Amino acid sequence: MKIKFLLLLSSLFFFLNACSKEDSTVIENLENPLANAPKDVNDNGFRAKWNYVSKSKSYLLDVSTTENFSALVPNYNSKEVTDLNEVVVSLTGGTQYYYRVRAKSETQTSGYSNVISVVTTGTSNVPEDPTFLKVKVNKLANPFFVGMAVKANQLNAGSPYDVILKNEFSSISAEYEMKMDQISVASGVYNWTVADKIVAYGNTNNINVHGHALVWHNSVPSWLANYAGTDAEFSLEVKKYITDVVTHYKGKVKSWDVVNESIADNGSMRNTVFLRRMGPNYVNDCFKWAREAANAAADTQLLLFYNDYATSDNSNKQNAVYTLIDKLITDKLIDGVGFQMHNTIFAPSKIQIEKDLNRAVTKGLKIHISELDMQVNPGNAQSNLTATFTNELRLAQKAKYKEIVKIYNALPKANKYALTVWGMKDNESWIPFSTELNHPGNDWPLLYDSNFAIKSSHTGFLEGLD
Ligand code: 9MR
Repeated sequence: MKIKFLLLLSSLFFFLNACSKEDSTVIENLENPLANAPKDVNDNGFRAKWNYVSKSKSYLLDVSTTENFSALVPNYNSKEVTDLNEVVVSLTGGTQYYYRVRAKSETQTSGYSNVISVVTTGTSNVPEDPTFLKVKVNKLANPFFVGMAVKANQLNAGSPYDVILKNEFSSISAEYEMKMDQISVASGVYNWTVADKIVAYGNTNNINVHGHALVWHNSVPSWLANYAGTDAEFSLEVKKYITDVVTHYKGKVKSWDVVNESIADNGSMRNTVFLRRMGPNYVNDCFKWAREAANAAADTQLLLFYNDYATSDNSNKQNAVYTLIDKLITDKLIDGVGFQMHNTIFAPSKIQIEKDLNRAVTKGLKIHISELDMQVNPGNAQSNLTATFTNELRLAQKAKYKEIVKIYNALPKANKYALTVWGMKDNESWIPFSTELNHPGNDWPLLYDSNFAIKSSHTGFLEGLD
């Protein structure tokens, strides 16, 4: 026993001794290099740059079209370079690339540097994917409506809008012509002509019609805004309007935004004529009247939505909207939520959007991304330059469209309703003309350019369905 113990002790001694000897011969690890911004970016390439790493003999350069380096460019898969820069050649114009390097000594290779993003100049000449949006969506296991905001004067047979709508979209929302200030001329007096044209277009072409919007503080006709009657009479006017419109479109309009934007950005109830004259329960009242009108008209399938903007990156507002929604759920009045999503290439983030939408999922509500567009020049960020729709912006927008479509497509089947884009052509979007957004003339937020040509954002939309 004693001998065994001594043997064990001595072998432990030799083992520890060997370890310590090996330790003393270990070479210090090579540091990871720091990659720098590229120089000389042109249509076919750029000069990749990085900092010197002590004890290195060369560097291994990777160039890829994907940020995770899953699509390495041939010849740039650990390309050995002895200098601190390398001219990367034979690339495609107008395309997103990424590069990173490792340092190498005779015996060691370092870890990877940071990743540098670079977009070549020029045009890619890679055509956008011409697949029609609704065709791809309808092949999904759990399809949804692909919506477009429309104006009545676009809907003449054979117009480019008409052709695109029929090919690509399965739902429409009126961009403004089904709002109260357009339909309601005076108490009980309606101008249905334009709204009827939009609804008939959807109905005859087998395109879903989403009604937007019964009650919105920004579209109150002046006769109602300046109403001289009592508050009780004011409420009756609103009830009458909701009842008459829901009844007029029974069976023809599949869903309505009953109330739009009743919560202010600070999370309190927005100070509108409806709040002032009808009190804080007015949202529930409007939903109740819409539901009663639908039921009275035997329109039991009508879906009622609450619609609002900028909830994903504003937690006060988001919480307030969900409190409002909870009340509507308790009263069994609501079927779904419209998330407008007037987004930018910077915000809200994927995580913020997912969190916001998932709150509606857990409540069993249908989800409508109801007014999607994607600013590339928010806050007039480019105001000091001649604002242009650069390749960087084009590709960032493509990625952000892809991201939101992917998020939407991943929702459970029961929660999907429609994903609606707020306008067809960049030059006709409300965004560049909005005085509130304050970047006059310079933005490109949609899926088609001013010539009706599909943009990279359209390809991004399609890729989001993969
Ligand atoms: O894009 C719409 C614009 O053409 C109209 O002039 C405006 C007023 O009716 O409404 C715009 O759409 C808004 C939508 O109805 C509600 N969310 C915000 C949209 C942009 O202002």
